[in-house]
Amino acid sequence: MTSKVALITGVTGQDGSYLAELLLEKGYEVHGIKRRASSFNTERVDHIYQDRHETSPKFFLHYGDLTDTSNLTRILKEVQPDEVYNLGAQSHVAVSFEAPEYTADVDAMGTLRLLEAIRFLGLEKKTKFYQASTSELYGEVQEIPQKETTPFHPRSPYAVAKMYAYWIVVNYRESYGMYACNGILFNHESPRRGETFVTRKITRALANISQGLEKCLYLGNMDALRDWGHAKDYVRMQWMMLQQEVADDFVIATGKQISVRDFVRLSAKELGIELEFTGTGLDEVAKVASITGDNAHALKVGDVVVRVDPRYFRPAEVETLLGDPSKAKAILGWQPEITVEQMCAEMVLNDLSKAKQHALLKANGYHNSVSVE
Ligand code: NDP
Ligand code: GDR
Repeated sequence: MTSKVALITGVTGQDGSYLAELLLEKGYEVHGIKRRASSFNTERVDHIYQDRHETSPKFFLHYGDLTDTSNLTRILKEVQPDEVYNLGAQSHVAVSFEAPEYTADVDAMGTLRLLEAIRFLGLEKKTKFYQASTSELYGEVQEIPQKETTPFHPRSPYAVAKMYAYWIVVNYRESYGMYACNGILFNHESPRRGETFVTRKITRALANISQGLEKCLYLGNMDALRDWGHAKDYVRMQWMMLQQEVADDFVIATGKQISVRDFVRLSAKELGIELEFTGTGLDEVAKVASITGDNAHALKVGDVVVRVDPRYFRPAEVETLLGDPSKAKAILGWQPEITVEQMCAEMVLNDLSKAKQHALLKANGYHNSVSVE
């Protein structure tokens, strides 16, 4: 039997890398689109790279960009995918306020370009389409918890662009009978999470601080509440959504939420550090209240390790997100397997081992050759 063929945009990102692994395990031929960059950007998929000169490689990378229609059309024509996973995006909410037009071009128009290319090539009855939609669509929330029927109120250029993408997917499904669906995914993280998203920023900085590589972690709104799951659980769900008889849209979430502040607490606890938060607003700080074990040898009780920096506040904030994944559970039988505590522990452990290695190199005079990222 010939294997199914999948095309993943954003394959070099967090989700793209986990999804590529999953599909390869399932026997797919996997094609991914990577952007041209002046330095290597394939770190997350390097471990699954296959030499094209091998007799039957299953993993292929193509240079491309969601802003380039002819490039996308050419790749789709060559690959003839059974399934397209559109994960590529300018995915940082805060950055979207800095680069709103680019964000719209990639996240909104990029989705339209792919759908149009599928139609133009006559693939609309063959190719199933998954769109990486987001809980950011709910923004200023109208209902708690949020489900598929909750009205949208996007609060950033990113969310507004993703809202266009959401509706164009629904529209192409209704207009042309395409198998196209939206996964409305709530925040999901992992050791592969980009370093500037808040969870990874926290686990990485606290690990560095514990080893004496950094002094203090600066954060914005610590009151924000998020429903955090693990990327591995969520990419499994992306695949499941394309294996149904009928295309539909699903909320993917854990149904539990914690604050950014509590994620800081949780991460510190994994390092054996108990934190005490004092002060309010811009004057809030977190001090070391106690230390157990030897994973935080660079710290002493009373050290201030977290401060607030107004630079990290957003022009409009999404204060609270909590998803109701009942529909996904009932129809697809999906269940998240990894808790936020387990995920946080995995992330801290990963960043701690990097920090220890970095500290060792630094202690032995190799620090100039190590990038602190
Ligand atoms: P990442 O930021 O880790 O990955 C984004 C990917 O998109 C990277 O491979 C990036 O390439 C690529 N990309 C960026 N711009 C372009 C472009 N112009 N053309 C082609 N590719 C581009 O995101 P995640 O893996 O976390 O998220 C995957 C998708 O899911 C995104 O669309 C995101 O918006 C959405 N989402 C994510 C959630 C989350 O919590 N993680 C929740 C809900 C939705 P490069 O590596 O070169 O930068
Ligand atoms: P989010 O994720 O905006 O929800 O988008 P992020 O981790 O960036 O922020 C979560 C919350 O933490 C607050 N915050 C900070 N955020 C960052 N990045 N840096 C800080 O220093 C900081 N301090 C506090 C934020 O204000 C926010 O409330 C993610 C992305 O993956 C999107 O692509 C995806 O669509 C949504 O999740 C669901």
